[in-house]
Amino acid sequence: MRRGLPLLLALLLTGLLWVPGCRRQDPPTEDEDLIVVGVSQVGAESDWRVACSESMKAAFSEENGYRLLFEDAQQKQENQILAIRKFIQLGVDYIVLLPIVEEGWESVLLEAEEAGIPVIVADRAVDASPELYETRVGSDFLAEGEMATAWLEEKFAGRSQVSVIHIQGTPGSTAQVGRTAALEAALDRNWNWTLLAQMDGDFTQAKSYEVMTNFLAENHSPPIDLVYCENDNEAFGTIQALEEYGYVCGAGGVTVVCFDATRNGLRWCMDGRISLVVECDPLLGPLTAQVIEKLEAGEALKTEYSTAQRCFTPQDLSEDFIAQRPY
Ligand code: GZL
Repeated sequence: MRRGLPLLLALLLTGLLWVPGCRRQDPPTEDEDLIVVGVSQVGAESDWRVACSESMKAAFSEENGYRLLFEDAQQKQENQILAIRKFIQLGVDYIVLLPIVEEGWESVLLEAEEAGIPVIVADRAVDASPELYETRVGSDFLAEGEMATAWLEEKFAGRSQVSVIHIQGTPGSTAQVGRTAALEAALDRNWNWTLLAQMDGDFTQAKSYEVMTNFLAENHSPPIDLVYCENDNEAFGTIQALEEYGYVCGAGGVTVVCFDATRNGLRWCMDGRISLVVECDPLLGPLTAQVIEKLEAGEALKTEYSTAQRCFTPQDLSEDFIAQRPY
């Protein structure tokens, strides 16, 4: 009998359970061998995040032997903490946390530990004692940033002046911390690179459009050589704002680089408006499920399971290639 399933079954069948932000579960099958997994997801702020959620839902399906409780936190850490506490109350077998930011998890992770529920961190990292979670499944964000800056340093070699605008992701998220660290190191290495502005685009198209539009209006459309966006959706919003102010993005104009490599991002790159996209794999469901299978089998885990990444430029892309991409 899986821990927690009887209570979950009782609450669901009597209609007493309602987990806000979580689609009402159909009454579970009688199969008490289902592994009950509570997933706390950041939100739906980007194409990457939507693909990540779909990957988690596909991996933790009933056909695969799981009962999934999925909660979307709408970009609020307090909603993630609430979700984790509900999962503890329900006695789920595992908790998968995709943390919006690195700080603020120690207390609720301790509650999960005290309840004997293993926690797996996916995507971004948490700044908490490693004893409080099993492992992290996700990308190396600093390495992603270094791939981008290596390409940029080669592209701008010999250029007397490079004016840079930096559109950051959600402040304090590991993706923002790593990708920012790489750019800031490159700015330190290259005396001819000048940072005109560093603004929070929060990984969304709308916020990035807003902050770039405000910057251009307030600074009378200055010369810009490079815009470093910390995800695809920020690049979409940034380019929209730049083009509205008459800038050309791509070859011969503003170099825009970004991260994720979703289909939309790759299409904007194929069209030449984005000059470089660094891949960040959102399909974390299968890898996370493999970690749970290892835990079920009593196998030792690595402290981290990193996903691979690669870079794309317009020359690398075709519609056929993009169409067969899984996200
Ligand atoms: C990266 C992930 C980031 C993506 C954004 O692993 O945390 O969050 O780069 C998403 O698109 O919003």
